[in-house]
Amino acid sequence: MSTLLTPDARAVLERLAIEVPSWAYGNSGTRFKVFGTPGTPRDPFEKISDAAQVHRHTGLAPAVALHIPWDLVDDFAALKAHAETEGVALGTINSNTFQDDDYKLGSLAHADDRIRRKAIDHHLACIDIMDLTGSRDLKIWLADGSNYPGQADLRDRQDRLQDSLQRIYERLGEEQRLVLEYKFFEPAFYHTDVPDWGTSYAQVSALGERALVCLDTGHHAPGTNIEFIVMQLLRLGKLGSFDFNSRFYADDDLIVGAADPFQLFRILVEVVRGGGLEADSPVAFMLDQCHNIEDKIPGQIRSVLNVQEMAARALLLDRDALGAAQAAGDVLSANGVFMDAFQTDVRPALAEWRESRGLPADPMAAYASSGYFERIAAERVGGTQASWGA
Ligand code: AOS
Ligand code: ZN
Ligand code: ZN
Repeated sequence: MSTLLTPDARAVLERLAIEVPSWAYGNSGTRFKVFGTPGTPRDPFEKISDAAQVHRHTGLAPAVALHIPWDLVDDFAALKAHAETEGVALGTINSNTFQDDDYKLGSLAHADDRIRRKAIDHHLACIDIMDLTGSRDLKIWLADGSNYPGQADLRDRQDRLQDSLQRIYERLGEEQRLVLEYKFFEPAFYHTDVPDWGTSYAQVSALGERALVCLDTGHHAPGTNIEFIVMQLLRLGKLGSFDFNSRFYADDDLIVGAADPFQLFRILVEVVRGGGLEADSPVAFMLDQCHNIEDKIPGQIRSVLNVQEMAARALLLDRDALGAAQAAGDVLSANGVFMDAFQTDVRPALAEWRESRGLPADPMAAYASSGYFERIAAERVGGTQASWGA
């Protein structure tokens, strides 16, 4: 047995859980074309079954995030029971205030009380669903913003947003939380009402303890030091969740760790440093990705494995040697210790460890040979295939 992973590191890896998004299993694309794939789910039940394959082969993805209304069903108790039969749980509920004509000029920050009320009510309905699904987190991402200077009163919009969030927060149960996601632009191109971690932090701090920040790794300007934000939010006790993905240009929603593995490593080093992988950590790890041209289930398997791999490397970091080099002001030694952990190939050790836990050494190969894809491609003929947004 490889000794690369210490007993402490194994204990942390044992509890690493990454929630997968239901929308990753539907067809998605850019605004130019959505390419269909055989076997695409036709309803939320089939999305859950697909998501369960990721957990089955990796042991890493025990919960599935839902999006309302894309995953609206008549009977959420039945959906929950279906998830349990498949060996997973229903996770975070994502609200949607970006696909209704009423929300052209905003939702929770809208100047028109009728529309703002409608957006608040949608979130209250999402909390009703959370009561049925047993979900802990309500995740809010807002498309609210403006396209032209002068179009909106920026300050009034912050005040209205706070009022709306208060009303939503008041409805949460004792065990439930609200996480507010920020994004620097898109679909609004001049200003966004929650553009950065500071605004999200200010908004959730005014709500209370069970309101936290959601950090989507694809929602920052190029060059942003994301691990610094991770450190700061952990330091402030306000990092609620991650939406993991990777990006080359804007909000690309590509496979986490694909564009910049070193950045993912640096983020996970700060997560470990800040206690984000401790047993009592409040941090939820989620994927927020789309698979436009690659196969979806293996795309998700690769994603959770990438997070596991970088977490393992982050756990290898020799903190004592690093601390000594930092204290001595030895710049190159400190950087060398850091890079040693990043450059270590943990894949053989992880494969061995997986097998010791009754999981396939190679989850990608195990899925490919399971026959699942061939079965859904044959069975799911007819009906409307789910797509990102429906
Ligand atoms: C949008 O850019 C955000 O990343 C949200 O997390 C969004 O709710 C998610 O992509 C599903 O639509
Ligand atoms: Zn996101
Ligand atoms: Zn996004």
